[in-house]
Amino acid sequence: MRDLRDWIAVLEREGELVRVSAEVDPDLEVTEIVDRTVKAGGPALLFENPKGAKHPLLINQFGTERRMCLAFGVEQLDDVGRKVSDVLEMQPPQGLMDKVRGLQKLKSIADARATTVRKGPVHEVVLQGDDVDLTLLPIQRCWPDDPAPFITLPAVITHDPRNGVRNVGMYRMQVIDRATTFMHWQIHKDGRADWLATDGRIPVAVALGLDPITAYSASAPLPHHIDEFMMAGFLRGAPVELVKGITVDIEVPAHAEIVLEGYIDKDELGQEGPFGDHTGFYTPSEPFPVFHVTAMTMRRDAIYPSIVVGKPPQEDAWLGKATERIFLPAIRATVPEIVDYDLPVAGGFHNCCIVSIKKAFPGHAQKVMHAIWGLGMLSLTKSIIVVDAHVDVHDYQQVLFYAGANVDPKRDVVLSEGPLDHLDHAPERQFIGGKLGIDATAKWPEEGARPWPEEIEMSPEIRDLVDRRWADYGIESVPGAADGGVGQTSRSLRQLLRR
Ligand SMILES: Cc1cc2nc3c(=O)[nH]c(=O)nc-3n(C[C@H](O)[C@H](O)[C@H](O)COP(=O)(O)O)c2cc1C
Ligand SMILES: [Mn+2]
Repeated sequence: MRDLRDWIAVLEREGELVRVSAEVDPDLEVTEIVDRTVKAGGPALLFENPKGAKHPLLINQFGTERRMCLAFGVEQLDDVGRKVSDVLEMQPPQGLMDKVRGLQKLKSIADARATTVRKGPVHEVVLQGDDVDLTLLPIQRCWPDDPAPFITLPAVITHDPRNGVRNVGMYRMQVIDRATTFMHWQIHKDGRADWLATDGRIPVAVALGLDPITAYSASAPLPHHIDEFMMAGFLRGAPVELVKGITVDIEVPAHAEIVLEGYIDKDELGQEGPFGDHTGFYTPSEPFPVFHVTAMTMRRDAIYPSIVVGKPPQEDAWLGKATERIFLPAIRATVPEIVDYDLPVAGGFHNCCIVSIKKAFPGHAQKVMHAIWGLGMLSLTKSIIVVDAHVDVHDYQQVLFYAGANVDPKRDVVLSEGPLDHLDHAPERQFIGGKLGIDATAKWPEEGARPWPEEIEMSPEIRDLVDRRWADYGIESVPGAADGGVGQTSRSLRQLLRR
């Protein structure tokens, strides 16, 4: 898919999009509609007549696992992770077929780097100077205590002034007036680091309305020196096409619906927020830099993309789940004893990480906790539960079972301290606070355990027998008979969270 329009066509063809022609107010009303739609697993919504604006508003494009899979062109999100691991784990080829397969993988890397094209539809309409007018766009005020509308699904492009490396990040932008917004890049983020590294003024471009993979890539927590558009090109299997900006020395996606070009001064700050955030709380007002828009360029009839965050689950749950799946191979490349992990949506992704490991030595769970607390953005994780390899980390019922049964809180709980998410309101001080690790693996004698009991399992013969004979018993619709009746809640919850 080259652009948002291709994606909307896919959504429409798949019965995943509803066009809303009624006039709807981007001030709060859209949020309430989307909140209900997301929680019901409903479709993407294209509001064709947002009140007071000239452009339609697309929302809930990422709101279900099915749509996320459609976006990536896969059956399940783990397939995207597999594509990454294929390249990460490349070995010298043996034999001709292996070489051919290797070349295909190399080609996917060769196609990853963004290319520059001379012209793009994003420049069909160009507004500069006094013509710049953000009020043309149906920018949402999401929650009642938000002081202003916020651009919520931007791809913010900057370059590191020291080495020119591009960064693309998704940072919300509170509208100040027709041509200025705040830029909410938080303390741990790459865009902020680029800004802090400038002497005076950093050029910035913001792309709105992209193909879904490129849009997703802005939210991906890559190391600072890795260009998110390159990752998008790799995952798309086709490079992102860029054109030169008109008033900034930044290349912008040629097929974006809308691009805002401008600059941010090092020393111009204002009070941003409060904002009803993905934590489920209003994050308080804080100083953030001011973005001045020098040009607003658009396609004809540009479509404005938006997202609402709030008490989970919201649409962003699926952007987070995509990251969880896509980054598993990279995490395993550094910490290979990790089998799988799960960042519960209800935990806002930073609050909780469940991880399963192939335990090979005493203290192994603690080693993995500290590895996670030292790994990229996962370092902000507040609590970690470590389970053995056979436990399904996505089955919270199972996880709670082991977190209860296998844990002596005096021996198996690690309390540590470290950096926390910018938005975490619980610690005494902002940015830093306590960490909790729970070792829910089976304990070894070296770890101070008495002989560990065997877990109860029915023998395979009897299971097969009962499977075969089930009809004979005349017990027809026992809810959850397949798993002995337990796990009903967790199954429907998993379905809610996964589908
Ligand atoms: C919908 C959505 C909104 C987000 N808003 C912000 C934000 O306002 N500020 C921020 O620093 N990160 C925000 N994030 C998280 C960043 O996009 C994410 O950490 C990303 O990795 C940042 O890019 P970077 O690693 O290049 O800094 C948001 C993520 C999503 C999915
Ligand atoms: Mn980055």
